[in-house]
Amino acid sequence: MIQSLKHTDPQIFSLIKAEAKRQKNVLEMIASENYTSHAVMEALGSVLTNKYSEGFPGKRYYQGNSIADEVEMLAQERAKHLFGVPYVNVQPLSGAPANSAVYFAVLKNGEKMMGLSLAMGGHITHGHKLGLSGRLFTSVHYELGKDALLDYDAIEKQVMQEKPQLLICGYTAYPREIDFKRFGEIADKAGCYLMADVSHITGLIVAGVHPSPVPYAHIVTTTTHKTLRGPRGAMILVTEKGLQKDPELPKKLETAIIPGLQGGPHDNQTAAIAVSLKEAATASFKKYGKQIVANAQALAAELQKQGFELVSGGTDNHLILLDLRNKKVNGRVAAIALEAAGIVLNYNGVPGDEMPPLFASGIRLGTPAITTRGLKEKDMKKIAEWYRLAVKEVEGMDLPSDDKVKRSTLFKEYKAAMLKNKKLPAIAKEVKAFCKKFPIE
Ligand code: DSN
Repeated sequence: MIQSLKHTDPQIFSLIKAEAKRQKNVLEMIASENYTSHAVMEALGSVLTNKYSEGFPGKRYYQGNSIADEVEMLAQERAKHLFGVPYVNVQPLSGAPANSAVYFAVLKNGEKMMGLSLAMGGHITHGHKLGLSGRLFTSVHYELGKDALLDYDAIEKQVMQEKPQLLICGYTAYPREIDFKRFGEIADKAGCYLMADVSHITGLIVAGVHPSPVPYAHIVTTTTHKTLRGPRGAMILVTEKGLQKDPELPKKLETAIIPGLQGGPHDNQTAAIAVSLKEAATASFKKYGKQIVANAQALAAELQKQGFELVSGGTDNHLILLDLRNKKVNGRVAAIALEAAGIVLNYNGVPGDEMPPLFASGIRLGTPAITTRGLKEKDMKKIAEWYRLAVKEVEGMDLPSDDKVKRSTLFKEYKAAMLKNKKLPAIAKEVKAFCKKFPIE
């Protein structure tokens, strides 16, 4: 007899139930999160989790892989078709291993990579000194220019001086369109590889609301669980341009995955990625992608009306970065207050931030998950008003950048004050009632 989770492990069962309830009752506005379909979760929770498939289709190290081969090939074909590329690797377990695999494939130890600095909206795996990439390779970073925008002329100048072997574009907290064509020209001029890490905006690229890097980059990496709305996972795409530069790239990437970085792929995850790629190829996905941006832009305008300062003055994509220094509120304090008000997001550094990352001055928010729930532009006014009301409750709760002890004492005081605050849970109640109108699948 099949023993259900409820009977086998009631503790985990009830924690999952509690998390489902939490996800239902709040506005999930973490820019990198989403709600997958039931079909994606069904594939993820399937018997494919039982299998070892080290290697690649047709060349596995274990027997019994004929079905796993079909699953993986289906995922590869769907991705190739969706993005218009000749090679796709669907095995990276997540974004960080995907990027590491690229570095192992195209760089020798000590060679140079160049991406946007973490403090300006880049990613830790783009050469940050505390990550593997920054420890194994030489890493230099470019910064944002005036108005927190990419300054392509400055980047070109720096690339020509530094001569990296790998140039990286694609970000985690950049609300503006990326000019991949210009990046491609810069990489060509320097004779280096261009990798576009489009994890955040893949769904927008598929929907045609952000230009694709495929004609201009050699390699594209992406996670599958953000705007693409699949399971946790990642893919590495090699473009025609990449194959022309090095026909051995697919082989090098496969060797980088195994034996380089990983063991057996997670076949259940691969199947779930395949499901999400099928969903992403539909007309309704395109509509959803367009709506993400429409919602973000409507929300940006409403937040501005409420006196919030938006880094770069607005958004072209799914995310908004608010600089809270004008409100005299620390970003982390605001994020806690907003969670108490039923709005979930993350605190984030802003360009030129004098605060350490754990007490960053801004908050990052995004519209992918609320768009999946069915919210439209007209709903953004209400959301912006909740932001204003929640942040008002903590206005003045800023923290010093230069006094660690005082910062820690004040932070504890602020948290205690927020626990006693009655208005924040009152907003959360309104948010919960509002969320009921937008059921999750
Ligand atoms: N954690 C992801 C994000 O939130 O952007 C990046 O790895």
